[in-house]
Amino acid sequence: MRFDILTLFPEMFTGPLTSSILKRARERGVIEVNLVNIRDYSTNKHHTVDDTPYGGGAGMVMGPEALTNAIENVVGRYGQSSHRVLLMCPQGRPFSQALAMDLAGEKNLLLICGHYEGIDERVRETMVTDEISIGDYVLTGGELPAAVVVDAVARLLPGVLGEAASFEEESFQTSLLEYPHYTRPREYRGQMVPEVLLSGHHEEIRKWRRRHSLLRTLARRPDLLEQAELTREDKAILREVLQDLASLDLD
Ligand code: 4FV
Repeated sequence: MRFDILTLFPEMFTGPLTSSILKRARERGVIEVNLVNIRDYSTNKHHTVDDTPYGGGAGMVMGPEALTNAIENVVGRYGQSSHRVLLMCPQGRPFSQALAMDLAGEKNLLLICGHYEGIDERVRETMVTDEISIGDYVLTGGELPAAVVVDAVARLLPGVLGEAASFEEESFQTSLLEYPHYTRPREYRGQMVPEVLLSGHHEEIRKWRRRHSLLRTLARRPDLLEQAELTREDKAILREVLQDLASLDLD
């Protein structure tokens, strides 16, 4: 998969995209990342890319010219429908594992990193295919959100995570939160690893993990339970838990 990232600060990607799993994926050619500096496509003598907002108000707006030139330069090389053009912005669709899996099916993604108060609306209307938000808060720029999307999408691609990696049980893949993890030592500062995990009894371990995913999701993200595909066993576990809760003497 190819990621074309349009930004005013390509140096902000040095860390996230040149270490660990993403570095190896680039070295293996599983993913390609092309950082495009929008300022290189500014045609005015001062190479500015922003201007004051029509209608007044604080802050600046990223203008249409340099941004459109940059987008057309990338897409132009691959044909109009070659890329999903993603604008990272607070007004976008909440980013999720489901959206990451959808994007992982694409060949090319073009990510626009906004800055200032935002980008000129005419670019959003004519060039952008998807607006994505990583959360209901305002950042200084779209670079960190773009790095989040590249990370979440790239790790879903075959050959990026080690062979051993399994997505089946991870958070949100099953719409449940992941169960607790333990590793050596068996005892740490007086805290023991749950016996069942040392038992080698795979069915008991599977049930323990499912139970803890359900309990954790019930306690922390009950909203996820509504969209989870619950098995008969899951429902029995939840009924039991809710009965225990209901029988608590709360007077
Ligand atoms: C953002 C978010 C975000 C808004 C103004 C960049 C900033 C500046 N992007 N999810 N939350 N963007 O805050 O994606 O242009």
